[in-house]
Amino acid sequence: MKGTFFKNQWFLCLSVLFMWIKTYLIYKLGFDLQIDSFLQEIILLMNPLSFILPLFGIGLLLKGNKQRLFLLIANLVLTIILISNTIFYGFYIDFITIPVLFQASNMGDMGSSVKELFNPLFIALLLDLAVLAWLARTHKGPAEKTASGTIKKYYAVSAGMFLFNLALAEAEQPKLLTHSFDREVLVKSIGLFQFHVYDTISQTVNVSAKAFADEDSLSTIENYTKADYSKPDKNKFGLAKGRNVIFVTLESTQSFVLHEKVNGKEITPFLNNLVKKSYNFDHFYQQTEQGKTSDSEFIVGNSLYPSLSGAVFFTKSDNTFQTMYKSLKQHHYYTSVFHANHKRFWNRDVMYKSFGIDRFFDVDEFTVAPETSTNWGLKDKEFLEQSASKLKNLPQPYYSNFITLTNHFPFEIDDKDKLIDEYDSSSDLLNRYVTTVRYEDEALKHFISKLKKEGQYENSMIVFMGDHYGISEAHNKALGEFLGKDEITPYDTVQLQRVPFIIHIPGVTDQQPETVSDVGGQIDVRPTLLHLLGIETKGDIQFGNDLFSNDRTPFAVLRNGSFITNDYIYTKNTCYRQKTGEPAENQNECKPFGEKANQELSLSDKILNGDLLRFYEQ
Ligand code: GP9
Ligand code: MN
Repeated sequence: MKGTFFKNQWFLCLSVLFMWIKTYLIYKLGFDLQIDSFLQEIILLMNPLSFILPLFGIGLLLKGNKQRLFLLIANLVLTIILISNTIFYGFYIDFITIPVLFQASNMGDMGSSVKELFNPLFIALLLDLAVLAWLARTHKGPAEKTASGTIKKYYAVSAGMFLFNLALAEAEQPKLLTHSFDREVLVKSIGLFQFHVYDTISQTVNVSAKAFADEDSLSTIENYTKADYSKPDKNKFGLAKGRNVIFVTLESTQSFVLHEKVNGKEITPFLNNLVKKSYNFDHFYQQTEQGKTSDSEFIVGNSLYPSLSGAVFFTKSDNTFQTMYKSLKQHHYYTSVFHANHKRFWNRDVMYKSFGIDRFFDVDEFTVAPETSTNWGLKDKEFLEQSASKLKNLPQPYYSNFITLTNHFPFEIDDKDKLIDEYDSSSDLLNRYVTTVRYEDEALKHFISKLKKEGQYENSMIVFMGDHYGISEAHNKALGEFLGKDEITPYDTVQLQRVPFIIHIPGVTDQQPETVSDVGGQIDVRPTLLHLLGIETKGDIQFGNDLFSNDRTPFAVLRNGSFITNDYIYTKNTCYRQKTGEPAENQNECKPFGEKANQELSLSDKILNGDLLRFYEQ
């Protein structure tokens, strides 16, 4: 029987075999998956089969050329999925999700580096298709329908394969499907194609969550956030009461460049000096995901976690939000955003309205000339200068967010704007990055003197925050060279998610600067700033805590489920000691925080997917 099956269905078997090999090849050569054990390697090797077998098995229901055609098309479609993921991965070190496909602007960056992303492997991936097509032309498909008994047996084997794969994966990583926020872990365990099915199902479930949500859904969440609230420090509460807030979002700026030099010259001389006169948070983590800058805006404004896939700015634009801007308004603040890009880009015009932001100064409000522009448009120096002169006309007190752009991928600026040498490493991107960060730093210095001239400095609270990483894991080798490390471990990757967060209150922090080394993240910005302004956040639904509060647990969760405390870093299934980077002897030490991390991410997702804030009265 077995013999006849292979003899009759040799084309199907060959198609399965080729697809299996190709998928495994891409796993090994197209992605950089961290494999820690032999069992993980076995799971990785076997998991393509639990998808390919049932899919290609449909061919058993077809006769003759129809079967051949079906198998060729299925092979082609899966190959396209493999190639697209490899290209996307090469750029974002991530896998494609459904919302990202509908977010064309997110892919904008990739265009400029398509050449770099082409992989000769892609040609090899198409070779089997040519062979199979030739075989299909020269050998006709089975003339008879396959016996139903054979089909049943085939599917019994496929189902067995699927369950075996799932059981092994769950054994390796308990609660895999319900609590995995890390796409790499999912792909490694259940497989790439299965991940796409999983993603499609979870997107559908998310959409239906809104229809079934009611007021009661919010009460468990309110109980959690109320219990988690931390009281402000009496000495800090209201310290900047009534002041204007100037919040500067630093594009792609990571902390690893602070206090570093290239050929004897500091990369961020202005910021290095400013931290000595400010509240400086040196263990502050970015928590964005696929929505990049827009995610950072979302986190700061809402103190909620962003979506695991796609950008909230696109996927949840119909939701009701109870933002920091709305609280500020109740305290007579006028809120605005300055950003020299088109207002519709990233759906900002729609989102800002629903956030309750009073005014959006988009690119049309600025004078932009070729000599003052670079890749992404108006250079930061001109952008900040023109913005500063608009401030005096705003109603006071104001809260304004300035989103910089020059330090954006691909990190290119005119030679005359290069104030330091490029770095010398194996990555051109990192080499250029230090020069654009240096430029940005100069633009900030210029901004502060302009604010002083415009009379907008003394009575303000000035905040600088990095939005997300600029140098991805694709450049780990060069990052290792920069940091003087042989290799970048998953622990280092988490540490690299630190971004600057600096609060400068003229007349206050220059007298008594402070460095806060407790762990925190973007989610904590909202309560921290509001409390400094003397605005209580006790009743707010928020997952962040005031970074100055004495009863706060130092803690930050990244959107992929990795988390950091003052003592530990948990990532990629390993609990590390925060101070040394060594794995903890007792891996269970991270556990209690892991539960908190999962709970926060899940509750925050519930709010977004169920649009629960429409039931909340502020
Ligand atoms: C562009 C700004 C930067 O308007 O959002 O883009 P991002 O950093 O999100 O790619
Ligand atoms: Mn950005």
